[in-house]
Amino acid sequence: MKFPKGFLIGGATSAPQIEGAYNKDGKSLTVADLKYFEDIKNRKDIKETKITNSKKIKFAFENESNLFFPKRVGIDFYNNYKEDIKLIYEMGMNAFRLSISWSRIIPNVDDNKVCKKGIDFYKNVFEECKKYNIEPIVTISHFDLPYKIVKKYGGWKNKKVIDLYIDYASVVLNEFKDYVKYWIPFNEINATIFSTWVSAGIIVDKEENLLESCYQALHNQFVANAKIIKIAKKINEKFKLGCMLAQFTCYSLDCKPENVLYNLKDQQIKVYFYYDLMVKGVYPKYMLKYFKDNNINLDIELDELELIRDNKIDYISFSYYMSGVNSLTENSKVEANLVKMGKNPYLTESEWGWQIDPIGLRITLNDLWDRYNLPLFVAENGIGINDKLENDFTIIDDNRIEYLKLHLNELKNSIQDGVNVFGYTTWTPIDVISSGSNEMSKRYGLIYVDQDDYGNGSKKRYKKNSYFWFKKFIDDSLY
Ligand code: P53
Repeated sequence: MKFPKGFLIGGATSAPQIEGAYNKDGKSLTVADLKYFEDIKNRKDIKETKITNSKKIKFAFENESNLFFPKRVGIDFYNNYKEDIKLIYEMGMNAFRLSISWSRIIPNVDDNKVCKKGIDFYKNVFEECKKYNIEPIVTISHFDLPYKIVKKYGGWKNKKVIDLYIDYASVVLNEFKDYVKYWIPFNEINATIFSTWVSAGIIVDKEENLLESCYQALHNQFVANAKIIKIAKKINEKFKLGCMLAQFTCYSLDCKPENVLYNLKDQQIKVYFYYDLMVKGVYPKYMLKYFKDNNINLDIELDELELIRDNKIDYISFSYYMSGVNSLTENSKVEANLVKMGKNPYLTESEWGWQIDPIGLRITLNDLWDRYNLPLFVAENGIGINDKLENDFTIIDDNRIEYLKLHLNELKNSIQDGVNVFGYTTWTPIDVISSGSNEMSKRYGLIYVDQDDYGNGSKKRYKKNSYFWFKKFIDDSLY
């Protein structure tokens, strides 16, 4: 089966995980730059590396010269983007999802001074995409809040950050309007609840009522999202703006009605709420009840609700890596970045404990299409593997090929089911620094980067077996 005409297929990345050059050409420090590498013995137990508390931030500043900060180095895309985009093009990809770093565009955040070098860098990147007819899909904020926002305003829970984001995002929309049509204002907006540091600049041990602060930060992002949609449509009514969620599809452990209900409620809070709000433009009643039950009192203004109601998204995008299981009693859980998911006896797991479920992608796509009737875009899908570079410079990543083959097959099945999916970008076209565990060893790329967890290595790029497989898949699947 071929994809519909115009289908976008490519790879997804984010600025803090690829760029490096963290203090070059005017860029200021971000929350991502403060995560240092912590060696871990047991891959499935990475809890310690994930949570950023005030102790860790203090430690990072005090021991700066002795620690290694992987995201400061990235894979040096900042200097290597020409070669990397060419390799992406040669794989047959016609789409590239990337994010823009706020701290390159307005480094001082509230002085509104736009950094020309930052603008130039992204223009050069977009010129390369244009040269190869690659459609860029641009995330405006992907886990790299400028640190100044944390220090001065306490992160996204402060409403002042809405204005700062609008200033920044407006610059981005205007400067790159001739290159970009597809925009994602926030990466995995639900990560504000489970990954508060990178997503919202909230420090877990600094909040009196952590959950309340997180939902306030989230509300402020919803307002910013609505505002930026309004502004974007004035710049170009053809712009398409989408939401982006970490899609945690979960099943009930069994058919016991109590468990089925529990699963439904869990899916409402963790997943549907976000889509419901950004697609329908109102806070769902079940969420208001959840706030009440959990002692969450939010500062929500009437004019903000009007903005949210009047400025809705054009498409839905999400990351899909795994699925989970819910039940009231089941306590065997698998650990997958800050989220604990119930174990599914029918599925296998990746080295990092993420449960592999290709059919779950088809279930998810069908469900979201039926529920919202908005075009869908799979913004991330892939598998972390500790790949090895062989002596002859090949990389045998058959498990990745299998993972991608099965998921892409279910994507095609969904399209045949009648679901409107307009694109798919795999995480990632090229190895990057992992977000959750902050390491190089958790590789997702179809292109290998010769670099270890401490930044050592030639940084040379090598094509993995999956690169050649993907190229053929694209050749066979596009018109
Ligand atoms: P890493 C949680 C669960 C699933 C995906 O993740 C998630 C998260 C948040 O950490 O994040 C997305 O690198 C995210 C990417 C990230 C990718 O998934 O932790 O948008 O930045 O790299 C994979 O294995």
